[in-house]
Amino acid sequence: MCTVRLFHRSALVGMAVTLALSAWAADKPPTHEAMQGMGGKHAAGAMPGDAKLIASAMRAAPVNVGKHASVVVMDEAGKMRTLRQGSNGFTCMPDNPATPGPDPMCMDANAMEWVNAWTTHQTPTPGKVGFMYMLEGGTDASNTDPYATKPEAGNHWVKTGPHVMVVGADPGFYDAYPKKPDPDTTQPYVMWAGTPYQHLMAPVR
Ligand SMILES: [Cu+2]
Repeated sequence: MCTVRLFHRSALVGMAVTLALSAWAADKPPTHEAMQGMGGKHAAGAMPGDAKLIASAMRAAPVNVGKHASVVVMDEAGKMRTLRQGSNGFTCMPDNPATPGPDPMCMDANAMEWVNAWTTHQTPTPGKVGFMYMLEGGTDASNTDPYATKPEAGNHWVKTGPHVMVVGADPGFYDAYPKKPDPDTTQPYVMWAGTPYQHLMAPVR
């Protein structure tokens, strides 16, 4: 987990992030895989730079999943803007340029609900198990504080490589995995253990 701290920023910060996104997008050409995905249906109100945001978002998932996923990004008012409507039930978000590493993500509908619950400080709906891809890796995060934004004494900052996540499962599911504050991130482990937002982080490389 990681980038999504972008969701709960103020509108002002949202604007800065959007501007940074545009600047960032300008110097990374889309990959071949991304270009292939651009034949999809684009949302009304497309803006310059959207193609690059879409390409970034798609890199979070396997090519064929990203190709058919919806792509959303936060707009300058702090609201989600749909860049492209998908057809496979997954929603991808581009890298958050405000964080150090690449961290686009693609999630199913249950994971999207879970993320919304997290960013609005609500308890996720029990029984709605969700799945997310972060194949480009995740930005560093606190392994113990769901709302930490930077390393601080005692908040157990971790680095995560390419991984997938299982969110919203029963506590019994997470009990089967390590829940240490300072995990070995090369093995599956539980992030934010003991909070309503505990989830499995499983490396894929
Ligand atoms: Cu993650």
